Amino acid sequence: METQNWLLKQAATQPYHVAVDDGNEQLTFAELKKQVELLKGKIDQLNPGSRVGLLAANTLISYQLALAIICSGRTIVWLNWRLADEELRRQINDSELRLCLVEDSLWRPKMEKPFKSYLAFMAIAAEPSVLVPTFNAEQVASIMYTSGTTGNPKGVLQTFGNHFYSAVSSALNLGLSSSDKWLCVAPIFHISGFSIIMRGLIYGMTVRLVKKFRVEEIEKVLANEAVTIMSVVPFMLKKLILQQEHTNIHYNPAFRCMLLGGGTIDRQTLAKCFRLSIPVVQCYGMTETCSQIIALRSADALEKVGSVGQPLFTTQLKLSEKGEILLKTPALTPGYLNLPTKLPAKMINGWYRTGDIGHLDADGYLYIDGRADEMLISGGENIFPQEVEQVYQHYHGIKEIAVVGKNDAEWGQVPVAFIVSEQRFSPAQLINYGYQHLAHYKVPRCYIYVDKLPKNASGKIRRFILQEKLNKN
Ligand code: S0N
Ligand code: MG
Ligand code: MG
Repeated sequence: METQNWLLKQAATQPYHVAVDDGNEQLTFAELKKQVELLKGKIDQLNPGSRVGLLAANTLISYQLALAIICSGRTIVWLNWRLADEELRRQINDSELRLCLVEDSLWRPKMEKPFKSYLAFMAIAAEPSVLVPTFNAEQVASIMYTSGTTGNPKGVLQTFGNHFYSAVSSALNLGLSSSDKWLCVAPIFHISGFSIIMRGLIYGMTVRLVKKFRVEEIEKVLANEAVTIMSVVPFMLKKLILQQEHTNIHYNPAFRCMLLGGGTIDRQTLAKCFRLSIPVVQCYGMTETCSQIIALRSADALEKVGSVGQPLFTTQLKLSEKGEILLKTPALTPGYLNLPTKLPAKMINGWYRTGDIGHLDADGYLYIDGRADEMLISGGENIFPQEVEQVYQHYHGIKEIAVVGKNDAEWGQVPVAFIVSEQRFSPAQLINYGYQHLAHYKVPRCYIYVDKLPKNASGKIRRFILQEKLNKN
């Protein structure tokens, strides 16, 4: 399948419609096309190969650069700016980047090639360059890294076809169109955020970018602007509820959908949403499925509290005997970068194994019950214990370590470490060590010393025993 370049299509059919708005500046689709042509000229001049990295915040310039990369026929490699230097380095090496553009506010000391600040990039003199006329369904538009049970991050390939099916399926469910305005404070380096940009191009819809999740600012935008929909993770929703309980400010009547994904939510929080008339719609998806593939309909939100809904139009769902959620969807990644056997290993008879456990009610609505593996989620960020443990195994004096998730009212879960060691270290020592090697959210908040770790016959750590112990108190 080949389509016209989505930006060119929108610039031709609704040139004066606002494509993006950051609260200070707005760009119509025609203006956006012009800006993207300028930026593409600079990228072409640098001749960076087939992929360009972005270390980006949710800013107007990042939005334009993302489009310039895909409109130059290249792939965006999205990098999570919360990662530690060495984590970034691994992803850059794996994706063989010759150019990684860095938001000026995210520039770090000692950054050198292939990093280039936006400032340095913008200073490149180049002629505007014609955008690729078409997008091909099989072509990889974006790559996002996720970790896994081996502890090594894998680059998830997301094609234009994946993005297209994802956006169209979501529109069929929520009834979205060019008259919608989507607030994007979810990081654009995650699919929760980037999918909004892609939907914007496909629906011809305005994307309202917000750089940082400041709850007072978000509440003001939702009250004063005609935003119709916003994507949130549970952390954000809870903060917004607290804020509204405090200020009693009602959102603009145009606001019709608080799309909630990226983690489980408690019923109490959902009940509060209904009391406050916050129109929350739960959904379920992941980087590998290019965002939501299962979602509630607004009409069902009340009756099916706690459910993440039913499969979207192009997705099929079933449960394995053990309750694992299995999917078939055209939004599924074609695979992981440089790891041709990884996706096939996750497939069973053509179905993708998500690693999540769930159940269906009599009407076929899905409820998420937990994980088949040990992954935990903190504030919408996935953490694989193995990745954290690998780092601490190099710490002198730590013999063994097991990381598990502790329930946390604010973050959902936070990592906690059980350690076997003859020495005692101060928490600050261990935390500082973690900060040098890992994104801060992955670093265990506390360290519990034990004589030995519970293991099964083959020597595998039985994390659930530790987890139960931890969450009992
Ligand atoms: C929750 C967020 C906004 C918190 O970040 P905040 O408040 O901006 O933090 P900072 O001010 O930068 O830092 C303050 C301290 O907090 C630590 N910290 C930051 N984030 C976390 C975290 N997640 N866990 C633990 N600690 C955290 C900082 O490190 C700092 O401490 P120090 O100083 O010690 O460093 C932020 O975390 C955030 O934006 N989270 C959301 C991420 C997200 O979007 N995840 C979703 C991923 N899933 C998917 O993309 C698939 C699902 C999906 O597509 C979807 C999801 C939701 C809605 C819709 C969809 C859809 O399908 O369309
Ligand atoms: Mg904060
Ligand atoms: Mg940090």
